[in-house]
Amino acid sequence: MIDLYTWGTPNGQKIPIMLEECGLPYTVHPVDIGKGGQDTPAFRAINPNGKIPAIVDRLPDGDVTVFESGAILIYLAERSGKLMPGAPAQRMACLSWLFWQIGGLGPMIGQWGFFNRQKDAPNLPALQRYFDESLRLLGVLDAHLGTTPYLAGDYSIADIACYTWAKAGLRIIGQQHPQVRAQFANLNRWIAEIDARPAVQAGMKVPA
Ligand SMILES: N[C@@H](CCC(=O)N[C@@H](CS)C(=O)NCC(=O)O)C(=O)O
Repeated sequence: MIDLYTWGTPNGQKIPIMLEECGLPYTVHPVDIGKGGQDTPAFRAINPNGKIPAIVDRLPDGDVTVFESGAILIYLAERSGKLMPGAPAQRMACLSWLFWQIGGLGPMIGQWGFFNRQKDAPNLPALQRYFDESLRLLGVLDAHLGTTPYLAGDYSIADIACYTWAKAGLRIIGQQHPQVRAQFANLNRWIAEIDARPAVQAGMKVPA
């Protein structure tokens, strides 16, 4: 059984989606990051960085603890033998897009969201910088998805990682800049296909 520590955010949603896709049993432990659940000693013992998501896999010969959503997705893909290509070119395409999301798409949209919430003390250069970079990255994704159905050929952990952020990014940025929602036809096609997957629908509801 896998203990999943998560909350309903783009990083947090990736892992229940993957667990549902793999059919691995898991127990959800909600970590309310709005109330400091990530800062408790019990959670810091699992992730010293104090961020969701994290998992503890209770294996017969000992626990395996994993934090950082990219590391967790790779762990679950290797454990299940699912959603990571085996051939070198496709495998490295999958890992390239996965790391691209962890290092770029997520942080840029996340920082745009942070600065967008600072209504009392707006930092306009920062807001513009993260807006421009978020749109540039969504455009990179859109252009790539014009050449391939999924990021690394077949649906993989790279799609799961990028999907939650692209969906959230279009939604939150689109609330202020509605033109952004229709700007990326390939991205919208890909999001709609992933939206339709039963495992994704189940994973997006975690924690209930
Ligand atoms: N690189 C990390 C980022 C994790 C992260 O930023 N999680 C956010 C929620 S989406 C969090 O726990 N925030 C709580 C905080 O910053 O105190 C990953 O991919 O797992």
